Amino acid sequence: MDTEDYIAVEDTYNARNYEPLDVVLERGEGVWVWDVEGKRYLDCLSSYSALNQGHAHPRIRRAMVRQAAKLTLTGRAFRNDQLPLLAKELCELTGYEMMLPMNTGAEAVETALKAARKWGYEVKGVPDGQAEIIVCAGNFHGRTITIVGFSTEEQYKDGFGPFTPGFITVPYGDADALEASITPTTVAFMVEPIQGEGGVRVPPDGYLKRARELCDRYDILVIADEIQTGLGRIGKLLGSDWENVRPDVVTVGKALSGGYYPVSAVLADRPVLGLFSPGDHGSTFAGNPLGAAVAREAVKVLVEEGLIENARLQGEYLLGRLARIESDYIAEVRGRGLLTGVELKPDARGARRFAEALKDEGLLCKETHENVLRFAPPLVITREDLDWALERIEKVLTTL
Ligand code: IF1
Repeated sequence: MDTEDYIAVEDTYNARNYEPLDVVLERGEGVWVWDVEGKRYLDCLSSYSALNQGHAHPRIRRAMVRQAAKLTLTGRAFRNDQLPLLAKELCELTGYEMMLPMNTGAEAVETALKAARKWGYEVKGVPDGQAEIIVCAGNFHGRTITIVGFSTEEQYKDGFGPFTPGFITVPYGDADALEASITPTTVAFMVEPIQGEGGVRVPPDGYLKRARELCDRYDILVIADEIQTGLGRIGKLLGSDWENVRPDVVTVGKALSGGYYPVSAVLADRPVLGLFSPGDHGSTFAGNPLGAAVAREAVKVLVEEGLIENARLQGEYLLGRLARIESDYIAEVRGRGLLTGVELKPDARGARRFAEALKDEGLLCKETHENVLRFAPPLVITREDLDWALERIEKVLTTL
C-alpha cells in the first residue's frame, strides 16, 4: 500500500475529527520520522509536546519492554511495585507532597477540578454546589464536556451542550480582570503558563506572580496546567518556574509518556490531594505498572540527558533565528523554549498552506488558529538539526 491507499482506507473507516497532513508515517527515531514511501521528515510538532524525549527513545523502549514482560496491569484494587516509585520520584523532582495518577491530560485536568472543588467545600468552607473556578479565554485543557464547556473556541463546544456550571472566564494575561472576577465562592484559578493551542500565547512578565499573590490573598488554589508547557518543553522543569511561582496544583501528561504510553498526573500537597478518600475517584488504567515504569524512565531521560536545558538553549536560538527571517508574511514570532509560534499576517491566507509547503520540504509542523505556525520539535534536537529546519522554514516563508 502507498500513501493514497492508506488515506483512502483511513477516510473510509475512521471518523474525521482531524484534518491531518497527507503524510503516512511508519517509523520514527529522535527528531526524524519516515513515511511509507521512505521519505524522511523532521518532526516539529512532537505530537503536541508528548514526544519531548524524541521518537522511539531506546531507554524508554527498554523500560517498557522489560515491564511488559513482567506485569502490565493490576487494577488499583491491588498494589504494584512501580507506582510507589513513580509517585516518590515525581514528587521529589517537583517538590510536591503527593500525586494522583491518571491516563490522559483531560483526565488529569478533570481530577484537578474535582480536587479544587472538594478543597473549596471541605477546607475553604464554600457552600456545597456553589464553587466557582476561574479559567482563561483562549484556554485548552482537553476535550471532555466539562472542559470544552469553558472553552472559548466555539467549534470545541458546538453540538456538545449542555455544559457544567461553575466556571468564570477572564482574559488571559490580565491580572486586574482576574481580581475583578474573584468572589467569596471562588475556589481555584486554572491557567497555562503559555497557551499552546491558543496560538502560543506568552503572558506578560509577572502575570503568574501577580495571579499567585491574588490567589494567596483571597485563599484560592492556583492550578497550573503544565500538560504541554511542563517537563522541559519551555526550558524549565515546569513552565511556572520561569516566574518562580509555585502553583497549588499542577497537571502533567503528554511527555510523561515518553511517547510510549499515556500517563498523566496531578501534583499537589497533602491539604489538597489528601482530601481524596478510597472510592472518591479513579480510573481502570490509572497507576498501572506498565505506564508507571515508562513514566519513571521518561522523567529520568529528561533530567539525565539535560533535555530541559537543551530546550532552553535551542529555544533561544530558534526564536532568535525565526525573529530574523525577513518575510512579509510574518506578523509576530513568540514562544519560549521549544514551544514557538509564527503568527502570519491576514494576507498570508492562512498557515495551512505553509505547513503543506514545509511538508514538501521535509519538515512536519502544525498550524493552529488558522494563522499561526507552531514549531515544537523534540527536546533532543541538536543545533545542526535546528539549522536544517530553519533553512526550510526561511525558504518557505520567503518564497511561497
Ligand atoms: C487535540 C495542543 C490542543 C493540552 C493542555 C490538557 C490537554 C492538552 C495544555 C489534554 C492537549 C492536545 C490535544 C490534541 C491537540 C493538542 C493541543 F495544544 F497541544 F496543541 F488541542 F490544544 N492541557 N492538547 O495541550 O490532554 O487529554 O489530549 O491527553 O485534542 O486535538 P489530552
